[in-house]
Amino acid sequence: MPSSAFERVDGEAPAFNLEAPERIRGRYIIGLSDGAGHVSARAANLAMSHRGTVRREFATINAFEAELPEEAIAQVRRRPEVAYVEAVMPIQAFAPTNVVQVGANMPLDRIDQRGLPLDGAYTYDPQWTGAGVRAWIVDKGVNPNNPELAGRVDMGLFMTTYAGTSAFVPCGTHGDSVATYAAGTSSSVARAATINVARIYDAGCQANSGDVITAITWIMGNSSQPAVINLSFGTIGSSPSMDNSVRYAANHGVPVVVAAGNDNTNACYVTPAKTGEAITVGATVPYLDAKDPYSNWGNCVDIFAPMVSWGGTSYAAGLTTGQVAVLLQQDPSRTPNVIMQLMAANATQGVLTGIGATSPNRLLYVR
Ligand SMILES: [Ca+2]
Repeated sequence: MPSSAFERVDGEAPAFNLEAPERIRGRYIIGLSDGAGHVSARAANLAMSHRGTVRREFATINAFEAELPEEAIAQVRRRPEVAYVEAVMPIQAFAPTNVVQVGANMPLDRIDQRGLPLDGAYTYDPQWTGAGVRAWIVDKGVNPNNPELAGRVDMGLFMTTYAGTSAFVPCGTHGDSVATYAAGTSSSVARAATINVARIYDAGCQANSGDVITAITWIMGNSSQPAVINLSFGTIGSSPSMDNSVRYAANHGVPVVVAAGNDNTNACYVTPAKTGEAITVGATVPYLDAKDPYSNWGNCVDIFAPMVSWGGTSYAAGLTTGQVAVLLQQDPSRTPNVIMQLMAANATQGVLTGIGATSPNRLLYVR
């Protein structure tokens, strides 16, 4: 929503997550009203007035991140140029629980056929492999020597949000796994796509909402298109700035695929899964067509895709990112909205169980 859509109550701009126990203390993202003027000048002025410092500016979404004393926030919310205030929140990668691992090829096996049982094969047209499309993996970094990815990681166009960390020395395997299901040589739909890495996790493997916005706005300023962005993480609560950054990408031609999350709750409670312009992906068990018991659900989910392990929405999102890459390869002029409509129309309808009454009964289908 545009900043002007935020309603003030008793002269105060709305605030988000100010009391959240997980919040990062003393750090806030301030959204500015439409027409407030240049972000740099406004940010500097506001920070100086309240004994704070500006950390990062997000000009494309008319917002900035600042360190401010907690006691200043009530006054900040009364400033006329402020549209909203949100506490910076930590981001959790949606790690699978690894209770069970289904066959590594089962997710692909499922999405090339309409019904069960699985036929043990994945059949595809070799001309549609995502070639020429950039798949941006916003995550914990990616190892370019991973055999599934080797030779297709673009070592020349990457970003990290923390000086001193490497995009290519990942913290843990989450980034590699997401990249593998998005664009891996034998595990994805987009096995010829270019893999681009945005590492938002610091050396201690922590990340926050400001890092997500920084990554998305950097990608939008630096990447050629066609491109797709994969976000396999989230945070509880609302983040208008994260919503706005996803919206900015989608409105400028880059689809953003988001994991629904692994808490068996309504995805509308989770950001960025709740963002309307995101393509939000829930997970199903490939050989049952039942919901992955950990997967989030509800009308903020756009489509389901098969998982590789319980709590597999991260990798289900990756699989879907691969299909978005193929749809962009076929016609780079397709908008994110058109791509979502194409995937919904081509999905296998009505076969899923256990997804709840409000979820769309759509399973990713790629042929
Ligand atoms: Ca099959």
